[in-house]
Amino acid sequence: MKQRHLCAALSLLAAIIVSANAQALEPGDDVFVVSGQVEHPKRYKYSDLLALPKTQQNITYYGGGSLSTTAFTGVLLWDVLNAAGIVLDPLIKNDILRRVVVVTGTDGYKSVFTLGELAPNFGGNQVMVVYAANGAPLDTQGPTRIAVPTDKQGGRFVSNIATIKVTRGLQ
Ligand SMILES: Nc1nc2c(c(=O)[nH]1)N[C@H]1C(S)=C(S)[C@@H](COP(=O)(O)O)O[C@H]1N2
Ligand SMILES: [Mo]
Repeated sequence: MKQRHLCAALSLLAAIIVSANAQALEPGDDVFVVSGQVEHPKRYKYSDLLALPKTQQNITYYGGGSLSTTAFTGVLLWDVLNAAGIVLDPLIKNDILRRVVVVTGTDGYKSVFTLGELAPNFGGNQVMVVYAANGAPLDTQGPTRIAVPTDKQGGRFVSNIATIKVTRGLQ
């Protein structure tokens, strides 16, 4: 009898934990659209992100006035753009240094990044497209968000990414 009560209590606890956790992403789930000056503009699925090298970084940043450290898991924004095939004009010297990436959230919130800051042979900033935080899928910030290891504040950590667009930037 006692054991049965313990069992019921444990299953209830398990149910509470599962419902409190964010929905796990399935490989076939849509995540965001990559568009603009790329060879292969397309709607990305979670499986497309899983096909890229996995990165993990502990990032400390101010969000909403408080400092916190989060273990982020995802891929490099550079790898996403590289896989999409950045279109550059070979006739323009260092055309990559003119290019701007616009990341937009489902709420219309935006932040830009320059390809110069992301490119491994220039800034090499390991800006991430994140799909998990502290070992769990993102909940209200998901399915994916940006995380910038060098930033002091979370302003560029665009959550709920809807689109990632490579623009010509300077002409
Ligand atoms: N889509 C979207 N992303 C966003 C914002 C927003 O309003 N919309 N706010 C930003 C700001 S100002 C901060 S400080 C961080 C906060 O992230 P956190 O909730 O993980 O601390 O998210 C950023 N990302
Ligand atoms: Mo913020």
